Amino acid sequence: MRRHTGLILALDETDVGQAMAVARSVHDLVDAIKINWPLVLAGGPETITHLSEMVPVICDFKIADIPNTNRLIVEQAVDRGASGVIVHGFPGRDSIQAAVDAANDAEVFVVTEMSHPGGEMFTAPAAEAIAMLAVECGAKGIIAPATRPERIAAMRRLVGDLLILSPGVGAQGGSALQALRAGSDHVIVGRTISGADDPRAAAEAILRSMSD
Ligand code: NUP
Repeated sequence: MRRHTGLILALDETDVGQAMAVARSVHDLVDAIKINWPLVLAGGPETITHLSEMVPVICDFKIADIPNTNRLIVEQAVDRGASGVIVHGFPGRDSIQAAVDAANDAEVFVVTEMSHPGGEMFTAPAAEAIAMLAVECGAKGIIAPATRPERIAAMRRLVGDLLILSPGVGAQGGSALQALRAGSDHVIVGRTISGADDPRAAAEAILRSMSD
C-alpha cells in the first residue's frame, strides 16, 4: 500500500450496492479500502476481487487460528485480490509467522491493542509483546488505537519503521490528527464516511483535519 493521503476507508456495509457506490465515490481519496466480515458475508468473496480492481483492499478478517488455518485463510484472501490482511497477534508467534509466510507479497498487519473500551481488558496488557512479535515475524505493520494516541506513541517506539494503522477515528471518539501526531501512518475511518449523506465530502473533511 502506497501512502498517498494516509486515509483508509473501513467499508462495513451489508448492502453491496451501497458499499460499491461509497467505494466509487471515495476511491481516489484513500490509500486502501478495508473490508470486514459483514460485507464479505453479504456480497461473497468476489467482493474482494471487484473492489481490488478499483483500489487496494485490506481484508480485516482478524485471523486468529492455528498456523495451518491462518495459512489457508490468508491464501484465499490474497488469491481473490487482497493486497493486505489483518491478523490477531494473541494466537502467538507460529500463527503470525504462518500468515506472513502465506501472504508472499501481500501485507500482513497485526492487531496489538483494540480501539474499543473492551480492548483494554485483554489486548492492552499484551500489546507490547504482540508488537514485538509483529516485528520479529516480518509483518508489514500493526493496528493500534486512535482512541488512545498515547498507546500509538508507545507502539511506535517498539516497532521502528513498521506501518501503524489506526482505527477508532470519529464514531469511536478518536482524532485523526492526534493519531498521526502520535506516530500513525494511516488512519482507518468507517462510519464517519460510509454513514454520511455525502461520503466524499466526509472523507474530504477528514483529510482537511489531517493536514492541520
Ligand atoms: O482495534 C480495532 N478497532 C477497530 O475499530 C481493530 C479494527 N480492525 N477495527 C476496525 O476498524 C473495525 O472492525 C471497523 O471496521 C473499523 C472502524 O470503523 P468505525 O468505528 O470508524 O466505523
